[in-house]
Amino acid sequence: MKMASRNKCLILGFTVFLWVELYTQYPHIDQNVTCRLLRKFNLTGYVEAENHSVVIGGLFPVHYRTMPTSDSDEEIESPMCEGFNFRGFRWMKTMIHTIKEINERKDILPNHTLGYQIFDNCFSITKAMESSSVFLTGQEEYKPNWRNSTGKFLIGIIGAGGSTMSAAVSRIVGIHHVPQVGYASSSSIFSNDIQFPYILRTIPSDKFQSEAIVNLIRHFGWVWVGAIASDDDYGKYGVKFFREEMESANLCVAFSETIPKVYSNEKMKIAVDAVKSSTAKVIVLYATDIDLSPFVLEVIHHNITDRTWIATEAWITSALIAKPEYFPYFGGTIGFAVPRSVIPGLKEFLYDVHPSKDPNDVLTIEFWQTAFNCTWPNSTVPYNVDHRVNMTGKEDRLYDMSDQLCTGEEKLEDLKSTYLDTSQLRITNNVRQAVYLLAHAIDLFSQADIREEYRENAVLENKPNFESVKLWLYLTKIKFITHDGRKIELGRNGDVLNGSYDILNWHMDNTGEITFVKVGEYKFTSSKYEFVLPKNSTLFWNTESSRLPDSV
Ligand code: TCR
Repeated sequence: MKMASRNKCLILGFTVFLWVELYTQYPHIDQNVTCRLLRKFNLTGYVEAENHSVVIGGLFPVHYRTMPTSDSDEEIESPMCEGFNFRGFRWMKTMIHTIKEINERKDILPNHTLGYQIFDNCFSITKAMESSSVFLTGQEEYKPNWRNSTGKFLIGIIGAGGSTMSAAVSRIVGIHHVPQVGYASSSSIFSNDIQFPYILRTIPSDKFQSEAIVNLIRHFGWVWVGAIASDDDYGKYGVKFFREEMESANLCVAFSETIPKVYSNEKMKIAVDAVKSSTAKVIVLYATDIDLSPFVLEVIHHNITDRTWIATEAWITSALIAKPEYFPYFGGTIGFAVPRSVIPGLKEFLYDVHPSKDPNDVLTIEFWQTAFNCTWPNSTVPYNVDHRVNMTGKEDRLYDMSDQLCTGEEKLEDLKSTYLDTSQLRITNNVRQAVYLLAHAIDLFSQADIREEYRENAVLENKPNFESVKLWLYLTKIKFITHDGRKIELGRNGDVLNGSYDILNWHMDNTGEITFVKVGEYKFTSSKYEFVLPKNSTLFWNTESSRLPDSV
């Protein structure tokens, strides 16, 4: 059930609903408290807790950013979000799809079903923190409790997406020992289990990626390479490791600059000038696509061509950057991606989305409006125009309603949307595996050798028996084989012990679309790596001669 239909706490266009049954089932929950909390934080997402013994939290970037709040004398409001992120919406839906699948399976958690409480973090620390306090809020406002506002045990959290957000969330939920399973938080900081004792992840640490980048540079014989990073835990630690590895390989970093998180002409100029003035023709870009896009626009604005960009996994397959019109500047990009997967049943699940199903499902309404460029009748959800695109200049319309009304007859089949594109399920698959990881651990935990009389429901239903510290023991011991035959195994610090990246290179096909061509593979364990780039791989280089660039 969506977040949810028969609820009374309707809040502007951006609303979070908990449904009436919850309150009847748990009469001691003060509905007003919950509604007040969610309204206070302007949170959107999906909740389903009824009839489930445990709840898994989830945090996904379904918007690119929060909007600035207006200064007024009235009560300080939590920011709203803008810039609909189709990819984040797909990740969020994948968590729900995976939970449904697990609940239907008889071989995992046969005696329990999982519920969920998922929020949009809008790619912002503020929203991620606000969601965390809702996760932890018990039946009395602001009192942390294992039974959170859904009335069920919160067993763990999937997310929060980017490293900086996960780090922030862990500061709150970690105090209460709630495990967090990251699907995209790749910063090497999380390998430190003293600082981040309750974080595990299904994405490898960037330590491996930074090493892989240096091995790629070595492979092509480049020695003089620039680096640009986002100004956060992802970019900064990624580049720190990269520089150390470059040094030990006796290679040189020509420059190392950051892209500001909040647009600043001055700071952006420093990064662009470094690229323009350096003789290094090969440049590593260590940032997520969202943070990278203003920099990309600057590169185009300054007509910087004849560069070869090394991509990190966070933007190598990004529809935000891989636009045909950017190809003259970014064609030939080469870099790493987490392995691709095909997820049975996901496509059908994603297509099963329509705003008429639930008038209170504000994310679906916004999805529909943004995808089809129309306004859903009687909806208060603003049609979302992504105008940060023009961060370098003046903004015209930030938030708008389209004149065109949606009819409901719009065809998803006609749509070319990142949300429906299941050809590159990479982080999406990490989301799926993160849910499975938690489910397997809960499964083992619930069969654990506890006293016979408690066995049935004790672990999950009785607070005294539910100790997350014990769940942690199972989490780090879990080994399982994924639906596509990959082995998932984590070390004691919650890091994946081995894995691989695809090496992708950007080509343009004869329809004028950018394609991500797999040209090689990089496999690693904690002690060794294997770099495979066959001689006969067709590589596209965006140089005048179309030959391998020199960067010496
Ligand atoms: N780690 C980044 C966030 C991130 C991401 C992505 C965001 C990664 N991959 C793909 C959007 C799409 C890898 C971080 O902050 O740790």
